[in-house]
Amino acid sequence: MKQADRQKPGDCLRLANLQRQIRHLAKEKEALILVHNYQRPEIQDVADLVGDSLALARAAAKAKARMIVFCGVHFMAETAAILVPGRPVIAPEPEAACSLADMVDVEGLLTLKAGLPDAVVVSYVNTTAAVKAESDICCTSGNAAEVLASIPQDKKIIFTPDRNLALWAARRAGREVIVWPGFCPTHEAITLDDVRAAKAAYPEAKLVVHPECSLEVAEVADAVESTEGMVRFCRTDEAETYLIGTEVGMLYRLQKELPHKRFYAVTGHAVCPFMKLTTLDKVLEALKEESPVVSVEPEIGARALRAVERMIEVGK
Ligand code: CIZ
Repeated sequence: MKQADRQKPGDCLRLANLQRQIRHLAKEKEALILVHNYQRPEIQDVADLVGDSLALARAAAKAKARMIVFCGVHFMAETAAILVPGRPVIAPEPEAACSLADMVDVEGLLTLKAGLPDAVVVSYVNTTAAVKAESDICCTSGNAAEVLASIPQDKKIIFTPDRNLALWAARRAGREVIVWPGFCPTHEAITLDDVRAAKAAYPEAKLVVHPECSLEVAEVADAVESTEGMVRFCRTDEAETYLIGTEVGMLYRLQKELPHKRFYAVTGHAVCPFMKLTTLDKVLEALKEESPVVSVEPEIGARALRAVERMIEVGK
């Protein structure tokens, strides 16, 4: 560990103080704090719920809170806003984009659809509201194969935007898909060489990777799971040590929920720069100001809602 990475006692006190203020204000303002698995540990610790985008979307849909504070990246907060129109969804960090979501645009999708008018469009939840509005059903990495299996056999399927998830889910569901060539730079940066080096360092460990990793990495894994799937798999599996191939924020959740097991990142380079933009200072500020509120144009929101509601229904 580099000297600069070590937290000083003063930092811990400052973070603890911020966390106390955030929880106090969240209660006072009847705010529900939803936090994605890839967020910084100190943000995960102030959450009402830590989860993947499917769990968080389901929680947003059921929420009775006056407002939702969403700590993740923009498309996730937008999904929550689509599900709870009329109630503010606050995203503390407006710059938290998603490189994968930005790889599919409405014009390109409409052009592809025009050539395949009967195809069903399945879009990963990592897409903008505008792309969701042009999709028939959304999926997450947790239910992508089930979503594909739910589509009538005689239908062609367009899958956007993640090519790795598309091919992996298609294989699991026994379906063919027309693949949009997008990818998550953080997951594609996890290479076979990283896997070999990690296995050499921890030969007893099982390898658990995310389906956004390249297929060659997924093929050598003991399990290919969404982030929630990783928690379930490692909880019931008999091994004690795991190599985890996803964004490194996931290791905190795994270690916290399963303290009797050991988790190591396949590579410490798998860091999503956007997920790490949200800080406790920004969460506190956002709660105080009740801003920035995520807005979705109502006509787009209504069309995107159909695709998101179908996603939430599959695998319930
Ligand atoms: O669906 C999500 O939340 C993402 C982006 C990954 C995962 O598997 O949780």
